[in-house]
Amino acid sequence: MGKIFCKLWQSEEVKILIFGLDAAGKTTSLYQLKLGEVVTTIPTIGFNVETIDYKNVKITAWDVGGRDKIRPLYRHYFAHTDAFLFVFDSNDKERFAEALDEFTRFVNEDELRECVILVIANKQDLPNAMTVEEIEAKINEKNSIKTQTWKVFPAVATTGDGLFEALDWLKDQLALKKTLGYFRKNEKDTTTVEKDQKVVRNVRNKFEYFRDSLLKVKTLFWFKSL
Ligand SMILES: Nc1nc2c(ncn2[C@@H]2O[C@H](COP(=O)(O)OP(=O)(O)O)[C@@H](O)[C@H]2O)c(=O)[nH]1
Ligand SMILES: [Mg+2]
Repeated sequence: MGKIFCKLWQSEEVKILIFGLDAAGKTTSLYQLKLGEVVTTIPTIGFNVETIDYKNVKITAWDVGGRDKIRPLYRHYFAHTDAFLFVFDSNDKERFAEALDEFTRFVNEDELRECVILVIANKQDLPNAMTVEEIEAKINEKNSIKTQTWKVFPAVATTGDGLFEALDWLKDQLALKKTLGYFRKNEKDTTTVEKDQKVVRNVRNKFEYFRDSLLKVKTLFWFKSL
């Protein structure tokens, strides 16, 4: 699966966050990606953070829910995030509402408003798992996603099923986002070029005015000398 990230974004940094309630399948997914060593750290603020640095892709995952007190503390991880994954345990109907609340809060975080959102409907192998359509409908009911591109993918993290397709979609969306950003940047350059042209035009006009004035004076002298 590492191949997905191999060819892409070779020069630019990509930052991806992974959220989900505990036991949703985040750690299992991270190991399935086989991108490299998963480093677990417990920052002084006291929650479990797992990170993978794979080439220029930086992935950080942690458990959410029931920890309102630390939320402001992990906000500092949000800056410059390109995408976030939210892993749902599709089989855990009891805690689904809590997971959905958490998801909605991340969707509405200012720093995450430009992110691509990949929703993983995990544990599809379990008999009572909610389907992708059901999860999509519940997200739509809340009507919380206004600015971001998002999609729900079915997955079984223990076998890796579905993760590849999900990340392939994410890769395409991120490439699209970067391309659009590039064009936006170019638009800005065009404006700058236009500004430059205006300056050049002004200078040329002044020069021509000066040259014409000189010509007039010269002509005047010439007439005088007659
Ligand atoms: N049946 C099933 N179990 C899973 C799946 N993904 C994860 N698990 C199990 O769920 C438990 C919690 O997974 P983990 O990755 O530690 O969750 P995390 O707290 O989100 O990091 C573990 O026992 C996993 O083996 C899945 O797709 N299907
Ligand atoms: Mg974990």
